[in-house]
Order: sequence, then structure tokens, then C-alpha cells
Amino acid sequence: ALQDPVSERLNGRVKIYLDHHYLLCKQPLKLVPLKQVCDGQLDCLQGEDEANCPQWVPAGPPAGARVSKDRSILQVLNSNTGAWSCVCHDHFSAALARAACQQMGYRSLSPVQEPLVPTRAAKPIPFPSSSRKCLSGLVVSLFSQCPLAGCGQSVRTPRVLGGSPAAIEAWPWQVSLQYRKEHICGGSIIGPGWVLTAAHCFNWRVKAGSELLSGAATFAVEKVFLAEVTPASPKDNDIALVKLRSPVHYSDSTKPICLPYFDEELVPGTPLWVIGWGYTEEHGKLSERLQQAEVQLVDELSCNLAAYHGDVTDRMLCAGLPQGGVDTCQGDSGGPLLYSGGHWQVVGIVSWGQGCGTPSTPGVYTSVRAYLDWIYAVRRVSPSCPRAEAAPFGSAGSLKDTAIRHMALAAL
Ligand SMILES: [Ca+2]
Repeated sequence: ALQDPVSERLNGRVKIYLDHHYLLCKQPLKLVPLKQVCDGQLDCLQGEDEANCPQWVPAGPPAGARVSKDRSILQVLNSNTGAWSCVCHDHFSAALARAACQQMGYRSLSPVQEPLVPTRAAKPIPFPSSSRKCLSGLVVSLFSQCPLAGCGQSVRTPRVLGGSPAAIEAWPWQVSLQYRKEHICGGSIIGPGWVLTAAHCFNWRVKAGSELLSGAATFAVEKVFLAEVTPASPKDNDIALVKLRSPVHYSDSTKPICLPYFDEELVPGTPLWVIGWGYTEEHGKLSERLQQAEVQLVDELSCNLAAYHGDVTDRMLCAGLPQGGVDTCQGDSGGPLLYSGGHWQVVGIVSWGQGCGTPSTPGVYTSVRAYLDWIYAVRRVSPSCPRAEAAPFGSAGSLKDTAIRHMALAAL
């Protein structure tokens, strides 16, 4: 039947209201309040309300390989002794490189096979005692291996102090996490199939839905992985990994960011960068253009003394400026705190803080370095094989609404 415009508008409003408060189970038709979505209880007969929910992954044991900030030298764990040692280049092979990369959750070596890079040891390096002598005295550097090559690189554009519009080519790993085409959080591409963001971006419990939205620069979410939260420190573990349905293809405006080195201790006062589409003032609105600002690392003790009364743990970082005025704010959540140490690294994830840019209340960030083993564990649990896994989603009752949009034009 034809509808008059008024009742059409009214229907539209009813639909929006229902969409924001209820999930519709398909067979039999039933409305389920959104707070019962992903609560562990089956409310839809077909289980749509509990399908595609975020998956909790514990950190598990440390990965058996890691890369040092000192020339990206590979270290491997001796599981018998618990000791870490470098690897002699004499006996190294592509198979061993592949095994090391897999320990860190990389599916394979980069498609462009570069020769293994030997690095001369500056000081005596402990080699596994069982191995033969290391005649060359060369150890293995892994930076050009794994699909690490090319991370943290961006075109040089002016980066201005104090908050200013930014070009996406300057920050090509930055993405917008969107729900029903509305910006929810920022995030960082850390590999072709993975986006790093904050767990609190998923507090609304809506499932990672499942359908490709239109537009070349939008990526469907396949699954969301969260670290387990302990009641003792509820603000800890504000980290999430979003697995994309299909891999991101790299270009000048789309590149991955490097993870930090396990042994990179940044000193207070180190200049860091924050970027995002978040509010530019405390009770403002989302920014049309990507914003960038330089801040400084604030040590944990003064951060707690200044404002947070011990809520800041050693798995968090604080950053801000003593005079205030530059900070992350609502809408920046999940985005990166960046350190430029040769190549750009995501050292933090925008997490929480009091106010925005208030003097003496720095922003608080999840320390990515504290979660390297968790990131490796998630990537090992769920290796990216996009084409093989594409089938079972998008069926009954998925919400189809969560997507990662790469903001190629740096505008919402
Ligand atoms: Ca439920």
C-alpha cells in the first residue's frame, strides 16, 4: 500500500528507535533488548544474539621470539632454561625466520623475500649453548622479515605543534571504527587484516557485524578480540584487536604502523603524537578533518600524583603538556599514541582521562608494549586467511553495521 510522507517519516523514526534499543530475532520474530546481546544467554531461538560476539583471549605464555630495539635483532626463547638469546647468522635459514615470524603471529614472510639481514654483534652476544660456534660473529636482524617491512612509514608533511588539521598520507595507518556509518572510535592498521583499538569502543556490546559496506575504503569487521578484564583493575586491558574480513591493500594513504619493541623504554618528556577525529574541545563535536597534536610522555608517578590517585598502572602511559590545552578527547578513543624512533610506532592507545586538555590532567593510554604477547597470541589464535574464511557470516540476524573506514580524504 502507498504511504503518505508523514507516516513514512514516523515509521522511519520507529525503526531508528528499535534499531538503537533492540535486536530483531528472525525466526521466530522477537525483539531482544540490546543489553541482552552478547550477554552469554541465548535469547533468540536461532542464537543470533550470541553470534559473532567479541572473543576474550587471555595473554597466555610469552611468544618464543621477539625483536630488540637494538637494530631489530631477533631473540629466541630457550623453553628449557627460560633464557633469551640472539641467533647466529651462520646457521639461520628461511624456515627458521618463518618460525620466528609465526611466533609473533605473522602468517608468513613478506611476499617480497629479502635476504636475511646479518648484523654484526656490537658486544659478545649469548648464543644458545647447544649450538655450534658462531664463526661469522653475525646475528640476525628481523626488521625486513615478517610482513614488518614498510611499517611506520609515511610521507613527510609538516607536523605542527598545538593541534592542527592533518593529511592521511602523514598518518596512513589511522582508521575510523564506525557503527551504522557513525564514527565511534579511532584505530590503527597493524597488518593487512588487523586493526588495533581500545576495548571500551565495544562497551555497547554490539556484535562485530558482518557485511561489506559500499565504498572502496570501507572494510567489514569479521571478529573483535578483547583481553580479559580483572575486577581488581577495571581500567586495565583497554585493548582490542579487530580482524577484518578482507585484507587492506597498502598504498600511499594506507600503510601499517609498527608495534613497539619489547625493550624500548621511553623517558618522560619524549615527544609523542596523537591523531584523531575526536572533539577539539571538551563539550564540542567530532572534527571534520583529522587532527594531529604533539604531546610529551609523563611518568606514571607524577601522572598519578597530578590527578589519578593510583589508577594509572604500569600497563598504561600518560601523555600531555604541562600547560594543558593539547589532549585527546571523546571520539579519539582507540586511536594511536605515536613515537617516531626511526620509523613510527604505536606505543599507546587512547584510553581514558579526566576532561580534555585540562592543565595537569594528562591523557591516559594503554601501553601497547605491555600487550605485545597478547597481540601475538591473538594473531596466532586467528591467523588471517581471508578468502578461506569468508563464508559463514552475514546469515541470520547479524547486525551488519560495524565497519572500519579508512579515511582516505581525512574527513568524516
Ligand atoms: Ca543474549
